[in-house]
Amino acid sequence: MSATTFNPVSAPDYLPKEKLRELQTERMANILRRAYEKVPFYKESFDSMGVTPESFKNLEDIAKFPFTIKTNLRDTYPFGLFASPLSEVVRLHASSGTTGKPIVVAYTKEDLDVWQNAMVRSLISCGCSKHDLIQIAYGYGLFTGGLGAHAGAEGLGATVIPASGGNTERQIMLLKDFGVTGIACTPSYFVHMIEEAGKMGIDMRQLPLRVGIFGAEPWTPEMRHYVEEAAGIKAFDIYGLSEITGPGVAVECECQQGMHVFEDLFYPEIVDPDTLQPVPDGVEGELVITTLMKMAMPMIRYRTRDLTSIMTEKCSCGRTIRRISKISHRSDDMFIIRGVNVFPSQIETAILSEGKQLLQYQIVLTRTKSLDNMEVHIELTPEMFSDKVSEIEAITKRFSKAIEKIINIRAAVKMLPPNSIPRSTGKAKRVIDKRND
Ligand code: DLL
Repeated sequence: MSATTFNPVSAPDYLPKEKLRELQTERMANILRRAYEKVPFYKESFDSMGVTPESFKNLEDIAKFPFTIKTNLRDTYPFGLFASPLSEVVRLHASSGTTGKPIVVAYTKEDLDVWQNAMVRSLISCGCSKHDLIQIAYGYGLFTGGLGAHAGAEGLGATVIPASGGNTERQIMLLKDFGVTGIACTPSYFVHMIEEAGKMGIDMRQLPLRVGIFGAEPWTPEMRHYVEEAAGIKAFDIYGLSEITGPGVAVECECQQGMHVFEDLFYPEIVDPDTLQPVPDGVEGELVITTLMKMAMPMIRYRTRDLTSIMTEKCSCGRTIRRISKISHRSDDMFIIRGVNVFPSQIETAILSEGKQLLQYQIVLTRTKSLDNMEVHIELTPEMFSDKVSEIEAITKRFSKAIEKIINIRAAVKMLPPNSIPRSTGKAKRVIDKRND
C-alpha cells in the first residue's frame, strides 16, 4: 500500500485476505443469527431448507442458505422484513421498479453510519478528498442516490453542493461559478449536461471539474470514453442497490478495471442464474449479496439480477477487496429477437461506434403473434439533420449495419429529428416495452 493511498477510513480495503475472511465469517454468523431470530420470513425460509444459523461454520457454508428475491420484499410490504422495531429505524427509502408496489428499505442509525463509511471509501477510491467541491445531482428523496452520495461527500469533509436532479442550466451555472471539481449523477444525465452546456456556449473541458462518480444504471466503456473526452474528466463507475444499502456497494479505483466490492460489509457471490449454482471466478453470472452489517433489514443471499463476474487478479491500486466486472446488463433486461438474445447495452455500443458520440436513443419493443420485434429510434444531432430523404436513408442504413454487426440480425432503425427523445435527469429510459399493451 502506498503512502498516498493509505487512509484509515479505507483500511478495510487493504486487509490481508485471511484477516478479511475472519471478519466476514464472524459478521456473517452474526447476521444469519439476527435474521433468523428477528425476521419470521427468514426463520421460515431457513427452516424450509433445513438450515439454522448453526449450520454456518465457514464462508463456503453460505451456499446452504436460501436466496432472497425482490418478490419476497414485495410480499412482505411494507415492513415485513425489518429486524429492528420502528423506534430504532431512523430512515426509510423505497424503490418503485416498473411494476407493482415499491420495495421499502430501512436503516438504523448504525446502518446509516455503515452506508456513509462505504460511500466515503467510494469517493476516496475515485480520488476525491476534502479539498473537492462535490455536486450531488442524483435525485434526493426515496431514491438512495442523492442522500447516499451526500452523506459520503460530507463524511469525507468535501464541500457538498446538494443540487439534486433537474434544472440543468442551473446545474451548469453552479459547476462553473463554484468551480466544482466532482459531480455525482447518472451517466445519462451527465451526457445531457454536456449537451446543454454546449448550447449555453460552455466547454466543459475548460471547467475545474475533474471527476465524475456515475452509476445507478448500466453504461458502456464507449460511453465512458465519450464523457471523459467531452468533459475532460475521469469518469468512475459506482454500483449499488436499495435492497443492499444504496450507492457504495462497489466502486472503481484509479485503475478503472472493475469495481471493488466493500466485502467487509457486503458479501458477494456469483451464481448461474438458471441453476443457481456458484460459477467459477471470472465466469459471468448473477451477483448475489449478503449484507454483513445491516441491522434494520439484513439481506441474506439477495439475488440482484445484475450480471457480472468476480475478478480475482490483484489490482495494482493495492486494495485486497475483490472486484466485479462492469455491470452491462441485468438478467431481466434481455429480450429475444428472432431467436437472438439482445441486451440494450449492445445497441448502445453499436450506436456509439457508428455515431462517434452518444446519440440519444430508445429501443421500442412490440409483439406480433408471440414474436418480439425491436425498433431502434436514434435521434439526429442538428449537424446530422438534413431535409434530404436520401441523406437520412444513408444514415439509417449505416446505423442499421452497425447494430447488425454486433447482434447478428438486421434491426429496424428509425432516425428522429433533434430533441425528440425525452431526456431524463435520473435513470434513462432506454427500452419502451409495448409487448403487453
Ligand atoms: O440505483 C443505487 C445507486 C445510486 C447506485 C447511485 C449508484 C449510484 P436502485 O434504484 O435500487 O439503486 O437500482 C439498483 O440499478 O440492481 C442495477 O441494475 C442498477 N445499477 C446501479 N448501479 C449500476 C452501475 C440505485 N454502476 C439497480 N452499473 C441495480 C450498472 C447499475 N447498473
